[in-house]
Parts: sequence; structure tokens; C-alpha cells
Amino acid sequence: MWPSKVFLFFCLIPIIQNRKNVLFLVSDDMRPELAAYYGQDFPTPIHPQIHSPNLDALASKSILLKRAYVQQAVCSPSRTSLLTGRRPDTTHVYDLVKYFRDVGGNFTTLPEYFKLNGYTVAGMGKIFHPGKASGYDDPSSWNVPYFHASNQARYTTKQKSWRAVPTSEYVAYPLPDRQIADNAITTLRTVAPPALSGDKNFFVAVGFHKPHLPFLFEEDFLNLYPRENIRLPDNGYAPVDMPSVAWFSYGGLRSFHDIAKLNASGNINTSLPNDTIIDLRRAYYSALSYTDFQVGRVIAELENLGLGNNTIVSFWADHGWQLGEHGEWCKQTNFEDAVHAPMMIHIPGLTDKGVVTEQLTEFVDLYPTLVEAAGLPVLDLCPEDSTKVALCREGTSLMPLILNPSIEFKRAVFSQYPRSTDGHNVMGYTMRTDRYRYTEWPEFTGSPDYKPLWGNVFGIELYDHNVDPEENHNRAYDLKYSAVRQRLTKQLHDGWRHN
Ligand SMILES: [Ca+2]
Repeated sequence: MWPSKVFLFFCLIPIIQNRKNVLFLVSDDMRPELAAYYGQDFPTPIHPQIHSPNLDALASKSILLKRAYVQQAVCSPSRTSLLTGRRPDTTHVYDLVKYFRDVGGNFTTLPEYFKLNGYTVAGMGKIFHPGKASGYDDPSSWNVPYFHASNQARYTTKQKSWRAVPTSEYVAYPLPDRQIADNAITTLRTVAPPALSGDKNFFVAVGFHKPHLPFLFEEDFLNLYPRENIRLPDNGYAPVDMPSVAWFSYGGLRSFHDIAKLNASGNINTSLPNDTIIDLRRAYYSALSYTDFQVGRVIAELENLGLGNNTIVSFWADHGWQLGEHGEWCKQTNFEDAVHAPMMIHIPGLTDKGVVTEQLTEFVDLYPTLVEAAGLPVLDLCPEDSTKVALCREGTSLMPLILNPSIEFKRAVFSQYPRSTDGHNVMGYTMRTDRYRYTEWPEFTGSPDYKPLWGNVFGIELYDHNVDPEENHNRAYDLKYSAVRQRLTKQLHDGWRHN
């Protein structure tokens, strides 16, 4: 035994010394409308030119996952899925209330795994969904006191859906995301010396609140987007032959007082007045650019401290956003605009020249990727029932894509969204293949089985992205697509394990 232990000892030293730090950046409700995504991978033409120099710079030295999809297009389910590395049907978190440790299992989270491997692990802002949905920021994930910004009450009122905050106000009462960036900078300065000396690695998670509603930003950012440059979406109508179960009436936006007074119904084939649509789009882009600015401040400090060469920087947003396309707003649907979100990972020494992949990827893939890229022991695939398995993965490491971005990776990627309709609990399961988006809305058993009843379906959607990238025409009932639909039905029912 003795010689093998000696061998193991000498093998482990260089591995541990080579471990990388992680700067884990998160944005809330940011759709992938960034310059780096120009081209075929954003469903609608991008107007106007988006100002996102910091994320574009990060993208240029990252693996840019141009077709990455969240597992459920709303905050807590998406975040819980990514941070546990498991899908909503395993975490059993489909809403903004339930906590995975109560309803799913006592899973080891991504930051917790780094903590268990000896890292300093700090979190700030919105990483998990705050409050009950995360047991108040999942305390076992961190070993540094968690940071939340002040002035939240001032800047989260329901009075206005958007506001350019005047300089006099934001100087006196800094916006939460500026405070979060400030705290990230302070934290990096604290963890830098032990990281640079090789004594202690870090995992610093920085969660920004924007561009989530209300769209607030320091006023200067509005000047980046002259109002006359903002366009209405091309497709302000629901998809032809869309089943009503697919629709969401965007109550989150309509509850703001300035929107409520417009008396918008939220019904299918209605939307907001054109002037309001223009204002909201302009404010969203301004909030996006404001977030980009704060991201840039944090990355600049990482570089200034000399940490750039040994720190992985990942950026993702928890889902996309509908800015009036289909007449829809917010997230909470299975449309491309809601489930498609930005993700990029800079891995020093591996992606410095930039790697762009068009392969279909999923947000559950980030956990195993960061683990492998940082040099931690890799995770096994979860068994069918992983309720009692603390550590496993339901995604796939993206490392092979970095070495060869055109290899075959996944044939399909999966998202889902629950509805309650006609007294039934329904779960919309959607699948994106290279060419199609295919969705079924079956009845759902809920607890304790959490299973779809495929025999009782409340709607089917089939969008052909080759001819209809905006998903304007549901072909599920078009006879020309019946063979395709039959094939996609089987593929969807087979699920992620077989794709
Ligand atoms: Ca969100």
C-alpha cells in the first residue's frame, strides 16, 4: 500500500496547485441580445446596436454558447436547476416559493462543491432566488457572509416599470447593482493574496439584479439609445394556430402602476400601446447596458489584481425575455425568446482566442463544466432517481466543445413550463433540435410522482426554424409536417437522457 500512497501524494500536488479560481457572474432576465450574438442565433433582427462592450470583450476570449437554453424560463426554477446541476423534474422547483432541499433532495450545489474542495466561496446579490425559495440564499453554499445591497425598497417599487435614475439620486442612494459590483471588487481584493500565493483558491459569485423589472439604470445609459432608433417588434401577434395554453398574460409587467393604468388585458393578440412598447424596449436596453458596465468593473479589477491568468470567468442570465414579440412580455413561456439566454465561459489557456459554438447546449451543463475546468473531481451522471444522491449531474461538461466546437454534442435540448388550465395541472415540455422547436402540454401529476400524462395533452406546437425563426406559425397540425411531428413526439417523450 505504501508505494501507491506515495505515488498518489505526488500526483495530487500538481493537480491541486493547478486548480483555477472562479468568478461566477449572473444577470437577471437578460436575453442574448448582445453584439456577440449577431447573426442567425437571435430570433429577431437586433435594433438598435446594443452597447455591451464588456460582455462582448468577455465573449471574445470565451467559449460563447450561442445556442444555450435554460431549463425553465423563470428565476428560481432556472437558478435552482443550474446551481444543483439537475433539471426541474428532479429539483421539483417549478415556482418562486419552494426550496429544493425541502422538495427535491439535499443536493450539493455548485458553490458548495467548491467549498467542500477547500475554496473560499463568497456570494452576493441574486444568485439563488432570494427568500424562502432558497432557504434565504442557501447558507450551506458559502463560507463567507452573504452580501445583499441596500436601497432595495427604494428601487423595487411598483410605481414605474422603468426609470432613468438621476445622478443626484443615485449618488445619494447607489443602485443595488453598483453596490454589488463594489462589494465584488472588495471581495476580490481580499481573496487575491492567498490565491496568488497558491494557498487558497476562490469561487466568487456575483449576481446582478438587472435588466429585470423595473428597468432602472443610472440616467446616462438612456443616452446610448436615442428614442427614434428603437423599433417595434416585427411580429406583434401570437403564432398562427398557437394553443391558448402556450400563452402567458405577463401579469408581472401589468402590475406596475404606469402599465396598469393602460388597462391592457394581457390576452392573446393584444399588446401594449406602441409608445409604451418603444419606451419599454429602450429602457430594457439601457438597463442591459448598465448591467454590462457593472460586469466590466468587476472583470477589470480581476485583471488589475493579476488574477486573470488563473481565474475562470463565467457569465449567464437565468432566462431570456419577450419584449413585445408575439405581443408577449416577460418570460414564463416556452418560446425561443424566453428559453434562449446568454452563456459564456472564459477558461484561461483554453479559450483565450475565443471559441464560438452553434451546438445546442443547456444550462445544466455549466456545473460539470466549471468543475472539470477548475480541476475538481468530475461528477457522475445522476441515476433516474437521484433524490438521495448528494452529488451528481444531469448535464454534460462542455469541455469537449472547447477542443472541437463542431463535434456532435446534443441532438436536442429541453425546457419546461407549468400551467394551470381548466382545473388541470399541465406541464409544457419543449425541445429544441437543430431545426425545430417542438412542445407538448400534457397533464402533470405533480407530487409525489412528478410525471407527465402524455395521453392527455392540452396543446402541441411545432415551429420550423429553417423557414420561421421567429416562431410565428405553429405547424403541429399541418399535414405536411405529420411525419416530422411523429418523430419529434417520440424524441420529446424519450427525454434528455436519450438525446
Ligand atoms: Ca430572472
